[in-house]
Amino acid sequence: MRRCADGESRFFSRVARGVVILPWLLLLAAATTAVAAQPAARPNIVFIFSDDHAPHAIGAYNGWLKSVNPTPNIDALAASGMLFRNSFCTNSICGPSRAVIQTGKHSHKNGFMNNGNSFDWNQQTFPKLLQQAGYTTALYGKSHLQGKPQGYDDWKVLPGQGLYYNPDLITPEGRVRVEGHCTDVVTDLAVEWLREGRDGSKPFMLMVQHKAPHRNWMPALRHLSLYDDMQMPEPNTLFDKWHDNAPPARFQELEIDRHMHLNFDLFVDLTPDFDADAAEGGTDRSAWRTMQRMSPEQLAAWRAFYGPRDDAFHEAGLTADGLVRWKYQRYVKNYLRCVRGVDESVGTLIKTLEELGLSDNTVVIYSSDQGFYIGDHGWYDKRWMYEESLKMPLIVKWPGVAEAGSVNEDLVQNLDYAETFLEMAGAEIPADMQGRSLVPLLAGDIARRLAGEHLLPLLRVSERAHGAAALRRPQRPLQTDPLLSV
Ligand SMILES: [Ca+2]
Repeated sequence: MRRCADGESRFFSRVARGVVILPWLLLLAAATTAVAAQPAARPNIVFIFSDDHAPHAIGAYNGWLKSVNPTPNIDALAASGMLFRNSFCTNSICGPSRAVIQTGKHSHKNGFMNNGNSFDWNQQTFPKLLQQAGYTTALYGKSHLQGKPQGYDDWKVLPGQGLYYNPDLITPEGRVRVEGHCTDVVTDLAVEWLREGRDGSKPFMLMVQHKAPHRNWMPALRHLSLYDDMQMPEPNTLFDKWHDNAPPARFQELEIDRHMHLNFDLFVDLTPDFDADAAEGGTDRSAWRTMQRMSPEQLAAWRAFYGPRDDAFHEAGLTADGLVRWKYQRYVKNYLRCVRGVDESVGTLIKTLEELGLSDNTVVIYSSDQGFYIGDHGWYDKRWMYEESLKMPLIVKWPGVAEAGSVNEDLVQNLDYAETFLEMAGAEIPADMQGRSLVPLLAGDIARRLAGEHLLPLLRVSERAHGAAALRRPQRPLQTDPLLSV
């Protein structure tokens, strides 16, 4: 109870700080509002985090894909909480985004600047601080930080990117293989922990981190036919020639036209015994490796769907723009089929919280490690520094605090998440963390604006990965901007 009281006190002080210059009458009114917004107890936190899910592939963000209703459960979450319209990542690739969230520090400070680095789990992380504050914690799904996670009472993580079907999981007891689609496997682990695994005497923080919709986009079998009978809308820039972009835009390797691989990215004729040597080097073969993991029944269902459609593709003999349009259709449908699995996971987790009587005092957050090009500029991937890939979805349901259906336009970052979780829990925010808690924004404290408070460091990554070049000069060593020595 003492911790609870401390947390409430700190929460009050942060809310009140923003209105201290107002006349007493207004201050009293604000304090009254803060009382009304006071959480009943330290809240539980459920952080649902996907991979490469662009905000414009979420209905609630009103993007050009809204018309296909891609995310009914995430949209419902937004309707019951606050949607952040200008949430950005500090470093638009998988591992670094997660390291920033763990530490509340920029990549050059937490030491994880690029995929392939090893995260130093001995450093300060927010889950460790939550444990010290009396929380029980768990992590399931994609970590992508290498090494055994620290700061969690239970964890089961995918090795590296993980596989879409029948994935291996690294656990405290060793490596196990679990049958099923990865999104469902991770959801089941989280639900099981919520129902039976956690210490019910403590508030909890649960991280549910999906592999989907990361390349190569392999949906669950039940979602294969989703969108099959319709033409998906195209982005206005599908045939962009980059005349109004800076020159580097013409030298990327992200194009649906020239770089998206018919076999390995779009599964055309792809089978477990596909002649991989026939494909060019550097091609991402995750889908092929996943196929080698699928059961005969799963493979049969997969080929039963794609086989006839591949035949029709060959018969059509498409070229030029027609071929780009076909590739885009298969890509965006598979991407959104993977998104649908994640959306269903959100629905399952919210329903589980309701059934356990935990909804009223549990913060539910939906986010993703960065955005993605879904045909925007004619591209896929996330390694070029434009808004579509830098933006992260961020939706927070916090009953009694965040106004239902509210929208925030402030500039926020994944750098702020750790600080936010700590303040939600009433824990101290270490001075060496570099972000700002979003709690005042969630509580509707409009006096505190974050815009302009953050540096957007220019981390120049020079590594080619998954066939998508990150920089034109791959021979250059990794550098950070001199301004980052702050
Ligand atoms: Ca990612």
